[in-house]
Amino acid sequence: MTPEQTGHAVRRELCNRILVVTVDNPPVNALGANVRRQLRDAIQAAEKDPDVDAVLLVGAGRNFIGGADIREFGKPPLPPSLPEVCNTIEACRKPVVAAIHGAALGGGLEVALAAHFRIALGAARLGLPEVTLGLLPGAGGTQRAPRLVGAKAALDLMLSGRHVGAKEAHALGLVDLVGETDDVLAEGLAYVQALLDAQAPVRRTRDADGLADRAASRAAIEAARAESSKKSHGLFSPLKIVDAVQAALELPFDDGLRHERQLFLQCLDSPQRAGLIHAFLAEREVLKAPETRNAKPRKIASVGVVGGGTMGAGIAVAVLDAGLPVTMIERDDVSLARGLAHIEKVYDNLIAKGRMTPEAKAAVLARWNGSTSYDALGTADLVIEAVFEEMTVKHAVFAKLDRVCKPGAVLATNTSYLDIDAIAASVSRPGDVVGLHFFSPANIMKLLEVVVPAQVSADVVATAFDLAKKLRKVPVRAGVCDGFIGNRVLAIYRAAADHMMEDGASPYQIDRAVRAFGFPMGPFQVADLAGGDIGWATRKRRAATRDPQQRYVQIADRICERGWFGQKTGRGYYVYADGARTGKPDPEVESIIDAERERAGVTPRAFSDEEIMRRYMAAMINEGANVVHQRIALRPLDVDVTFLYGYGFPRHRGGPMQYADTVGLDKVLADIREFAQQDPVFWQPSPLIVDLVERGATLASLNHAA
Ligand code: 3H9
Repeated sequence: MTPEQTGHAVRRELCNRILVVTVDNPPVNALGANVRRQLRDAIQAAEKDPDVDAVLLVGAGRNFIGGADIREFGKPPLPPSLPEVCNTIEACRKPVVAAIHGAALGGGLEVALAAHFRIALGAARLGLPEVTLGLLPGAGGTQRAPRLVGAKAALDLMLSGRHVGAKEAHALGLVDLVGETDDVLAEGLAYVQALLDAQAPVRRTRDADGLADRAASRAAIEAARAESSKKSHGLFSPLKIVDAVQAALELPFDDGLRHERQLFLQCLDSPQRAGLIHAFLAEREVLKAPETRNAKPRKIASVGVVGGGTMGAGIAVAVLDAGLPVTMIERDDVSLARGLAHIEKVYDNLIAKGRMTPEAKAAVLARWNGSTSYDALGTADLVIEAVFEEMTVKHAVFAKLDRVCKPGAVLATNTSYLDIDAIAASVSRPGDVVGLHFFSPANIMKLLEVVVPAQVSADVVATAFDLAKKLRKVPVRAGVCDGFIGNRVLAIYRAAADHMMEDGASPYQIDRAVRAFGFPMGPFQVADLAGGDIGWATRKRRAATRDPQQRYVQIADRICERGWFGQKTGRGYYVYADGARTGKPDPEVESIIDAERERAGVTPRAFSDEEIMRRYMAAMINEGANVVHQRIALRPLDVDVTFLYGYGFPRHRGGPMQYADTVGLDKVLADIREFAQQDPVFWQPSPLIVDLVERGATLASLNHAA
């Protein structure tokens, strides 16, 4: 081999008349401007070089190419564009072969599709996931993929964004060969040599005949259009993908490419693209809490869970699913049996759906162990307490944990509201105490708030993040306060919804408006699902300390007084006939609301859906900003990830903080000031928003400051 360096991003080496072009741009070989330029130059050089018979494209490190550099989107474009680079590759008169290992995604797969032949190794992952980022494959993917694998398969790949393995890619016709070893260079070189020996002519994807059956292609396009209109929930790019494939069928290749470019630019300009890419980057950024940078996580080989209620059992399932053993503690045998029954129910449901075998269930449950004695926790590396939300109960549990747990064990509480600093202060080892706030159902919901009390050691926080990874949760670091990030903000926008309900909007209109914005459920549906009794108990507990100046809407109390706690009692804000999970509006609830308006001396007025959302979002944004201002959340993006993963916030809007920037913080502030004219106690602008607006800055500007 004769090495010939061409800078950092793309290396060229000549190997027996084959030019090996290696994309080397860690961490995922994204196609930034440097890579694009050097890739184009390498192909052009190969074309001219009489010593080169063929080109082999490979990726350095763990992947082929992870796609276009998504951090460049939204900034001024830098030449050459990726479509140009792909066209240069395809136009090359010498055979170009892509050898794929690891990820070949988005623009990465489009580079491979522009090559003349493709080989993939067993562990390769190929896909066109642009739709998950609000985009479409914009470097010829919408034109080449259908020509190569047919409209139906290409549309499935592009609309689902799913990754396929080498075998499936081969069966689809996306690659020509599956390598037998995991040596991408050796496999690639052998394949190129075989092609050269056979004098295989250059074979361009643009000339492939995957769309030859025009009737079948048209049917696939129409089916995809109908399906996307139904299922894409206001997303912009799916229908553009279908349009682009239609262009592939109807237009000559070069015109199709031009059409694809126009559609791609429309997607690029859409706020959905900005929201979805923000979400992608933010969910990786949350992993970088300060404590995780320097501290090493403690080893977690066994976990204890105190409490076998809904939450404790859900947590136990999450831990069991991660392959760890669990010891569950309950106060007596009956409660322990109930805890185990909760766990078994989860697995029995999976068996009923054919997603688990009874043998697999038995193997999982073999790792479960129950006891009514805390002594059974003596060897646990980490214990998660999930008992009743009452400080005296928590103190009693932690006193026992302090007594039985081995030195160095992490002591975690799953409290949703209580003061974890006080819990930590009650034991002899406050440095080992951390909050792990799971969301219900704990084995399903992705969010895990890692609540960091003042005295906790950095390695305990690092351990919590490490555990989250094992449990496949998305951890967000939160400071100690009433409700941490999520529930604290929830309390405020829920209050805003209550105010609107008392002022004249029906709960059904509010839920509808919130769903139309993109949430899967409105706040009153959520209340019915969660059960009204828990919130009612909390409100009663807090009644004595409530600020009398604060507006307090009593409608929820009137509903709870009737024993209507939502879905589980068949009635809440909605009626659930015969155990139905979708409720119907209840005229009796509307009468209760009318009576409450009268009692409170409110003359009801009409609300537009637009005003409902302005108020709902202003309340959420304002409290989100307070949470950042008080350092409960490290950055605005931590608030965003909390809402994306714990509260059903529509991903294409990026989270409440990203949404605030999209709307314009000045507009949000103007709304808050307008609403404050009626209720200055509730609507106090967050000092952070006031400051950012004065400086003409965005919330996003704080995302990289922490
Ligand atoms: C596209 O291609 C458009 C074209 O059709 C048209 C263009 C005209 N760019 O996920 P990880 C960063 S759209 C920039 O933890 P893993 C990521 O932020 C693109 N950066 O690694 C993180 O940074 P940091 C279509 C990227 O091993 C680091 O890399 N492609 C990109 O678990 C590690 O990421 C996709 O949608 C990128 N494209 O998984 C694929 N990708 O270390 C998106 C990642 O600072 N990428 N980063 O936090 C992935 O799915 C995964 O990253 C991958 C590796 C499977 C590749």
